[in-house]
Amino acid sequence: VLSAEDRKLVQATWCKVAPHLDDLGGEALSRLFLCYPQTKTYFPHFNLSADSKDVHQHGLKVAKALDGAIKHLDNIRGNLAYLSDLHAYNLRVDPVNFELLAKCFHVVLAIHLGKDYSPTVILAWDKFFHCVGDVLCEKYR
Ligand code: ZNH
Repeated sequence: VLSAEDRKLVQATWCKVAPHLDDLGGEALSRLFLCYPQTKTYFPHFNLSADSKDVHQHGLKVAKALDGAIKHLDNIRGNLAYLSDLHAYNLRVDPVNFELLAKCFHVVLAIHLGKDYSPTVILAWDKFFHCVGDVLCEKYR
């Protein structure tokens, strides 16, 4: 669970990287496909090569979903409910993949935040991604 301090840190650092919102998701996804090629099997209909429009556009959707959740940290569950149905019933994404994507987002945050990517900030983001993963997995049976 995110403490009040964690929430502040996530929101403040997200504000710092927000000017790059268009690119953050795509950067994380490119890393995901490069470092964990098995994740590509969920996107057979996409062009997954570097600089692909598909990756960029899908990255933007993911980043916008995170943006919505970050604006409602007191109600992450309610904010992402529509995605938990989609991922559990339609996409059937294996939950381990949420952790892999979170790792990739951490690297992207580290690159953009530099010195501001401090241990307390890392911990706050770690908690945030766990919450998001929990919500997206909660409909699985
Ligand atoms: Zn996911 C889709 C978000 C993770 C896979 N996604 C999606 C979308 C969104 C998201 C927003 C769109 C929807 C609509 O259209 O409506 N995701 C998300 C988030 C996360 C995720 C936030 C975390 C953080 N996913 C994930 C993973 C995977 C996935 C990990 C695997 C690997 N997704 C997916 C798919 C899809 C999606 C496959 C569909 C795509 C298309 O378009 O086709």
